[in-house]
Amino acid sequence: MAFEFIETSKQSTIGLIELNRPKQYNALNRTMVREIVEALESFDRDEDIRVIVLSGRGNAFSAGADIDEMAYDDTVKLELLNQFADWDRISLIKKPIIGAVQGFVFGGGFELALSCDMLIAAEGTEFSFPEVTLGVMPGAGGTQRLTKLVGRTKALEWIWTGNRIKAKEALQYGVINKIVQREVLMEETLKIASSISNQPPLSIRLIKESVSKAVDYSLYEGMQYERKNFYLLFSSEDQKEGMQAFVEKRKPQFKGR
Ligand code: CO8
Repeated sequence: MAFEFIETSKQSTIGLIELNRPKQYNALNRTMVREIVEALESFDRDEDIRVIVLSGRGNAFSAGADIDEMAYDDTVKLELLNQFADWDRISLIKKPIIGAVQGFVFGGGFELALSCDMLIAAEGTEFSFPEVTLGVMPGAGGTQRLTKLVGRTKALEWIWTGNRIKAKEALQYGVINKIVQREVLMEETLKIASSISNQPPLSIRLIKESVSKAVDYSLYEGMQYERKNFYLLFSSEDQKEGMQAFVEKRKPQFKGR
């Protein structure tokens, strides 16, 4: 698939998506968002791919929505465009998405990062919601996802002030999983991606689904959901293989079936 604003490639069982507008700090225009979503969906359907890694070329993961594109929008145009329908499709991706971020992770770029399942950040990465300084507010899930992650008090502070949050603070609040040196960002992210891709894919998939439900469901509903997924895995070949291999004291060969 040929894209204008992103590049995709495969490395063994890992699908790579790289934002590719480095001169504009990977500012997200609408075509670019559509391309990211299409690439995610394509890897999600691809039987050879087990994990997806999302990164940004150059000195920023992304400085947010393309301000030039939206500066003269009006309410009716936005309603008719319905651009957030594309963002909603990201939550439907079943495979793990790991973000490798560096430099500026701002506005819509921060929201895109928060749509990933895990985040590895280079030293020096800064996170911010500067929308307030433009007279608007986050619109692609920022107020919701950040609040569920860090709680109301910190979310309000970060979104109200538009302050830049350093990687260390983001780590402290559980926004990111790990900080690594810039030079080894991709290498370290691929190591993590590869270790997840060696696990049984159906377990990985249903774990993602169940953990995501914990955000929206009550504890009781979430427990019921988890239980059904636990039962479901007992009809997979990988469950038979995993337990048989344990009994036979050998390494399991998982097929994703
Ligand atoms: N949109 C468009 N162009 C941008 C953006 C952006 N968000 N960010 C940077 N650029 C462009 C600049 O215009 C400049 O282009 P040019 O060279 O043609 O003039 C180039 O990138 C380099 O930028 P700077 O010269 O400003 O570089 P600095 O190193 O001085 O500053 C900053 C870097 C701090 C990142 C600065 O560019 C900046 O503040 N950018 C804007 C950040 C921002 O406000 N982001 C939030 C945007 S609003 C938003 O994300 C709403 C999300 C809601 C929905 C999501 C829909 C996709």
